[in-house]
Amino acid sequence: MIDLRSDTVTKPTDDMRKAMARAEVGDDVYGEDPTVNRLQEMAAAMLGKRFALLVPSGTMANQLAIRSHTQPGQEIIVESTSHVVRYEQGAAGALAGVQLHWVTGERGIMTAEQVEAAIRPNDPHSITTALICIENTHNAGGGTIYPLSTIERIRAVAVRHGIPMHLDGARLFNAVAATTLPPAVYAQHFETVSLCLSKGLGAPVGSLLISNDQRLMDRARRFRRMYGGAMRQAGILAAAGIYALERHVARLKTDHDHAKKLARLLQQIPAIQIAPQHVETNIVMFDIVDERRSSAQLMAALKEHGVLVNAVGGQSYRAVTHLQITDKQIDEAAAVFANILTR
Ligand code: TLP
Repeated sequence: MIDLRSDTVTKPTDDMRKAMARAEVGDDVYGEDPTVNRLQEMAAAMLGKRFALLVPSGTMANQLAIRSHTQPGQEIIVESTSHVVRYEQGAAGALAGVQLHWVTGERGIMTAEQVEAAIRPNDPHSITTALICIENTHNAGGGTIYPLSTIERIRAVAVRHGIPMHLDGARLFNAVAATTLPPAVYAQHFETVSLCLSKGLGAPVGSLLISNDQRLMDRARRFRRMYGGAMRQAGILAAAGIYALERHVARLKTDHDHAKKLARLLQQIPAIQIAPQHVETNIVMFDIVDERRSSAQLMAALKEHGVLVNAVGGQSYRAVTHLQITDKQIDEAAAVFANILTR
């Protein structure tokens, strides 16, 4: 199978598994797992911050940030197609008791003017704006990279209004690989950052919440326990994370080259509508115009020929390149699309 559904589907490599098997472990609820501690120190340092907390998933990292920054009854500003809005089962409302104020960006990217217009006035009738969330790279936007200048302008608005910022950096390292900007250059503009080890970086499990604010991180640690995310001998997972941060960051560029190549090949198929110039990292979004087949039938036909992608609503599809996709498989996948859609 050429599995382009997501970069979450990667399996740990043999060397990563060896690193996991060798990991020294302890009970992380006591703060005694040396490998977890090493991963947390390493990730915090990479982002130029002091504290990091290992959690089971990107969803939990985002939700701990939202819960820790806010009080029930407050509001947070989010992009309308962001992961927090679409794919976290309404957790911000259900678990943090906050209301989401959606702003629709251009391929996921909000402007500072849009964010400022969404901030509630400071009067006794209005709900309070407690947090601004940004997703970089933006998944549903098509792996789009937030321009640093846009982040800086949003930050200036946030500082003027005294509102903290959270970065959903599930794929921050894809932005880093594409722009060559150090991760800390992005992270400096946010009170909290979530990072995923189990997407392009190829670890089997694990995300981190990262911050400079000790009180906020103490709160997040308590909520991690409340949400059921405090783990015990998690060093086995942390060892995979360390391996991924050491070995799998630089290679993300290859995934981006594969995604761009796939987009160029798909563009040659008449039934496919795609803008290759919009492919900035490892995510390829495209539409398929096929009067004869539903998207379920199309996906079944692709699967029969060994290709998996995700339908993301209407005629839209998403293909994601990753660690276990080769250059040859990109050619093969494009050939399968051409074969099925021109038959
Ligand atoms: N994204 C997954 C799905 O949940 C959609 C994927 O296949 O892309 N932030 C962003 C930007 C994400 O893309 C994801 C996962 C998460 C957070 C959540 O990570 P997990 O799945 O670890 O909870």
